Amino acid sequence: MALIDSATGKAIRNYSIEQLKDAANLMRGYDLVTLCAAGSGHAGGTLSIMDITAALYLHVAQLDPKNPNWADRDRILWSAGHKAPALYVGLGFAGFCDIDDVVTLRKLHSRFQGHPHWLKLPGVEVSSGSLGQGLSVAVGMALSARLDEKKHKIFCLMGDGEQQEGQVWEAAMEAGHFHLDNIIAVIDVNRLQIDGWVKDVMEVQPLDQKYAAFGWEVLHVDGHDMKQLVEAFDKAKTVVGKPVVILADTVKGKGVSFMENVAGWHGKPPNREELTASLKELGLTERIPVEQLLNKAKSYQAEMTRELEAKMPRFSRDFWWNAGDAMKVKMEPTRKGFGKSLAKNGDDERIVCLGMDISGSITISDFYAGKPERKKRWISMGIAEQSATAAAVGFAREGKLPVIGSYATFSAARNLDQIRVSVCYGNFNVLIAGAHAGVSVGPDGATHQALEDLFAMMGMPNMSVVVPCDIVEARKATTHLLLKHVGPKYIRLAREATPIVTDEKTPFVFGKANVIRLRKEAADFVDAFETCLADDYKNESEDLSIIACGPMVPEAMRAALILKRDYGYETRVLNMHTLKPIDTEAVIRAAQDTGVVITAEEHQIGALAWRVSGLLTESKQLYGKPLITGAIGVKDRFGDSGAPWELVKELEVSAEHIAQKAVELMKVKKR
Ligand SMILES: Cc1ncc(C[n+]2csc(CCOP(=O)(O)OP(=O)(O)O)c2C)c(N)n1
Repeated sequence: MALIDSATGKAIRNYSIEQLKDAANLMRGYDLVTLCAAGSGHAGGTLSIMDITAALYLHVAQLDPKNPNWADRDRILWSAGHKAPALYVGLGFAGFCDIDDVVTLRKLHSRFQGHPHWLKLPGVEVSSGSLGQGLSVAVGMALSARLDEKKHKIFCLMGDGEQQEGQVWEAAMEAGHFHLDNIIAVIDVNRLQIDGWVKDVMEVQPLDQKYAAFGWEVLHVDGHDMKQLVEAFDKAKTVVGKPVVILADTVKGKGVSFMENVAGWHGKPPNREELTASLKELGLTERIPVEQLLNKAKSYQAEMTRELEAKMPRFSRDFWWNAGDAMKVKMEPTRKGFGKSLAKNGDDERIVCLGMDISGSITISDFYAGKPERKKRWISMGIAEQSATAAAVGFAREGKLPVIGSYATFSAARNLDQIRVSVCYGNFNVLIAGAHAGVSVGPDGATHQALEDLFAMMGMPNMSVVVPCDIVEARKATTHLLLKHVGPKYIRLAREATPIVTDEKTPFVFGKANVIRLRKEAADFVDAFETCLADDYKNESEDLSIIACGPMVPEAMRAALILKRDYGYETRVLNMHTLKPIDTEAVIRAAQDTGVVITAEEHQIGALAWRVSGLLTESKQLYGKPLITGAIGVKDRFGDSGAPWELVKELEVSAEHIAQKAVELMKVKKR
């Protein structure tokens, strides 16, 4: 008995094994429809874990969908947060939410965020998305249940690649040490992770012997055999005196032949044709109202777009990227500049790149692409950011040039103490790439959007920090940091394509800002601007200055254009690509010459704003001078799922928001 009415203790519904099998199959179909509607998300792992999900939510765990916080319920923790769509269809089928609503997955303000958020959706126990944390939460819940003399079970769902995180083994040791027989962990052993086979990326087997050595009871099942699954769960519930782990052998992409055992389907949704083919294979063509669901997703999106546009500042015309005359730009992601530099400079025998299972998308694997002779200097560390960071220090101590990279939130937050003590205190020559930073991972949601990384990186003594404004500058900056700059260094990169506003001739001097000025009308946006080193710039007593870094530089340029066209204001844009050491003189001169300074960062307000205001506060040249300041950035909140450019609007980090602020400040200046 699983789904029960907690008030009466009566079963809401009892599923037979056959019914569970059928439900799992149908859940696979809904999963694929929602992924298709979202246009992103994880097909492979959601399909491999679906039988486990159906068994747990519909039969094994004691849950009351009408009373999601019922004190005696079993807890189910999704440590593998990227499998959120499987969780959501599980909750839908169990009656926690309307299954049709799941189709709003990964859209702005949806309850169905890219990674689960317990504050948005009843039935989700805790928020997750950063791998390797769930089992520790389970330990806390299990100990708490023991204190309260509660009998419920705590299930924790993990992946096999996830076992590479050291924290998993800390928690495994704790659960064994405390004899937590109220924990039942399930590992979805599909043998694949992002970069390929688990055994090749970083072997985790033999998991049975490892867990047994930590004092766990180990059960093996075929994770697609419903009868075996149910029996294993029943058995696990009876184990006394130790925690239980169920090792479930599964197939990534299970049920759809062209997805099965293919690493590329890890983080990919089916397109419309692939969806049709998948549903046909699953025998679900007639059983899921696909068009109705896709239309529901479309109308939800239309509503979000309407709401978002209604909040945007308005000007005389649409000045958005590529919206007609003067706004034409080419776009590419800055992360690709990083890969280009590694590809070009990789013959230097000192360079060693450490992979952390996100190698293709952050482009660190460009280092060895087509260059088998470099493969020996490619070290796959698995999903183990903390160890990889300290290992990089080992390489640096031996005179190598180590490079590590991941989503910024994993390469500059998960491993913060390793960066602080091992890298920075020792002043080691380690290049850290914080890729997919800012809002640019869009639909993945808040867990994956690093909006705080610069606080920590800039706060570390010895660390240098560069945030390139486009792909060209990213390549130049990577090359400089890699080969010329010695010491701890952080480069922040975006996932989404952003405007290319520099070229080969544009100066890039580490630690020196560029001044960008709007000069003329031009069909191509970039041709309207002139750029020089701030050191070489002669004061033109502009009306205001905007100091920006990263992809906010093109936004600042667009703001300059809006301000000139609509208000006749002249703007000095400073491209502050190097945040540390910052170009103090360029900042002070901009303040002195224009009297109005706005900072613009795709980050919580402060990494740039507070640094700049610190300089302005300390500057003797500015004593007694009137100065009007404003700051554009994220206002002390987490992000949300949504398309990257939607989030630029939602989090108020667009050119329109900069221009609106400028107009407000200029009114004050004119008083
Ligand atoms: C701490 C952390 N590092 C990296 C990632 C990015 N990431 C998401 S899924 C994944 C691979 C997970 O592999 P596995 O546990 O085997 O899951 P499955 O293959 O079943 O999807 C990685 C590296 C993350 N979410 N959290």
